[in-house]
Amino acid sequence: MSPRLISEFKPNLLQSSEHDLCPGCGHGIAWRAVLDVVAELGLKPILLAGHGCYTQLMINSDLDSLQCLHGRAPAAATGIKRMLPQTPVITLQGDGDMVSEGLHEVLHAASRGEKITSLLFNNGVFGDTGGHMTATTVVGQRTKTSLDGRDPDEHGHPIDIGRLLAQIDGAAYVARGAVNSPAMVARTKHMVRRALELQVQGAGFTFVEVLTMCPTGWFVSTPEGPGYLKEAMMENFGIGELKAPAES
Ligand SMILES: Cc1ncc(C[n+]2csc(CCOP(=O)(O)OP(=O)(O)O)c2C)c(N)n1
Ligand code: SF4
Ligand SMILES: [Mg+2]
Repeated sequence: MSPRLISEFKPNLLQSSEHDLCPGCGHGIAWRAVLDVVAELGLKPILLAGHGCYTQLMINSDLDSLQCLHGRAPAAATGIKRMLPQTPVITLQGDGDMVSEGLHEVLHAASRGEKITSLLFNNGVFGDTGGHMTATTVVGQRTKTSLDGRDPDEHGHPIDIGRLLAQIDGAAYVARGAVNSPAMVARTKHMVRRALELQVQGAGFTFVEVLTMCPTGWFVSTPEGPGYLKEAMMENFGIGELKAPAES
């Protein structure tokens, strides 16, 4: 029997199912999880995004949004949130955008306790521009600029942005999820929900990192992507809430 489409499975806030992401890319799964939570909470957030493969998802979403220079989304979000304190504000950045090119912006926004929710889609490469190493590329990971694997002696050590942010007083919530399995997606949705709820309550800076697959940048086949994420990234960074107020 030939396969047939039984439903589009498209979140209402996504305007089209069409996209140019590679087969097996994790960004679409991660963004769908975010949009589902936004819709479930009935929020109308403003979205500030950086530059990366995920940008096309932002353009395709039924949200007021603005694309920012690399790394600057938390700074732009600061201005918008201070002008519109009742409006939920979300930033969306990649690891190259946030951790390599604009690290200070997210650290300062967290230190100031800006009442925004910053999302990081971390695939360990500058996916959009060809798959070079970023500040989060794990030791041993092959990228276009570390063909023999990241070597700490030559390339330095990866930055664990979640652990860094969790130490900052203005950060109210810091968590790391992933999209390599349905169970991980469900856990990640819970994290995004908590971050947004805490933002609405005015708790302070909230942050969710989502580990996402980039089979193209990792030199692995599409089906190998989720396994590679688990072995290479999850083993190094770990998954869970790194900082959270007690659940009421
Ligand atoms: C100041 C500046 N430097 C470089 C670029 C080119 N650039 C566009 S997207 C991108 C890669 C971003 O990587 P990441 O944030 O990890 O997102 P991904 O594509 O992996 O999702 C780069 C380097 C740019 N647009 N602006
Ligand atoms: S290069 Fe990587 S991040 Fe970009 S669309 Fe392809 S799989 Fe996704
Ligand atoms: Mg990336």
